[in-house]
Amino acid sequence: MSDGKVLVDQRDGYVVITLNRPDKLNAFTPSQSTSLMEALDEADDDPDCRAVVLTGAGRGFCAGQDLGEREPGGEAIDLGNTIETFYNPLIRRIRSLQLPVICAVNGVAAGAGANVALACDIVLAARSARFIQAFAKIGLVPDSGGTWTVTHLIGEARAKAIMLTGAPVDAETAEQWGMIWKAVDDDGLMSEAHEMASKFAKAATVGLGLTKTLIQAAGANDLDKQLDMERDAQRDAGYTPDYAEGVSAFLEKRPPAFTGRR
Ligand code: LHQ
Repeated sequence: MSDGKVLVDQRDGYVVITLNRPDKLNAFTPSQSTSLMEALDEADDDPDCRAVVLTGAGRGFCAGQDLGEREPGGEAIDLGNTIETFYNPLIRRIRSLQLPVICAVNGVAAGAGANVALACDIVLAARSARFIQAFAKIGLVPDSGGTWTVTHLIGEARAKAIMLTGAPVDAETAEQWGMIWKAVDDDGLMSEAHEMASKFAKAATVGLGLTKTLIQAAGANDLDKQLDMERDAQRDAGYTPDYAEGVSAFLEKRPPAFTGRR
């Protein structure tokens, strides 16, 4: 697949995908974006892959769209096309993957880079990392689902403040606000991400995928609709071999050996 701008490291039961243009803080170019989508598609197609870790090489996670691609004084291009071609499918892909997607934010996450990180299921951030809704500073609007995701996570008051000003949010503040799961020491970030992914690699994957779908649907549903969805998902989970195994393991007082399969 690759020109090396996205690294894919297959581990035992999970994959680590690393954005790899460290000299440009891993800002997205079209070819890098395509490689990222391919890596996620492969994770989705691989029955042995039961979790994804997304991170960045070097001192940044991702500085958003590569602004070097837009020539100063050059003719305006249709940014809606860029969004439609890459960013929207990427966010939909992360959200629809029936696997936990952990983002290990190793450094600055700006623009679309911030919102791709925040679209992931569990966000760990190095204490030195910052989230910057940089769009206002270049005359754009937040994209990659940011106006939806961030508003759901931290509420309108904080979302408006950080999006209208572009003020950076450090990892500890992000944790306090509930924008991410956890701020961790820089040198412990990747070990924590690996530890979490290794646990997911042995988990009841179908149930986790259904749980992710339910939580994502909750915001748009009333309680009645959500109760119906939970019923249907529980029916589905209840027919998996992992449910039978989970109950047997509990009764036999031993750890479960989940397959993650249907
Ligand atoms: C970069 C970038 C970058 C290229 C740092 N591009 N080189 C969607 C649809 C279509 C089009 C438009 O956009 C979008 C969505 C978006 O993502 S829009 C938002 C785009 N991102 C930004 O506006 C962030 C721009 N970057 C920054 O503000 C700073 O670089 C941050 C605050 C992220 C980091 O600052 P520093 O730690 O001081 O690093 P730096 O600025 O020195 O950057 C290091 C290098 O990376 C530098 O290259 P150089 O060759 O001079 O060493 C930067 O030019 C390059 N770089 N971001 N987005």
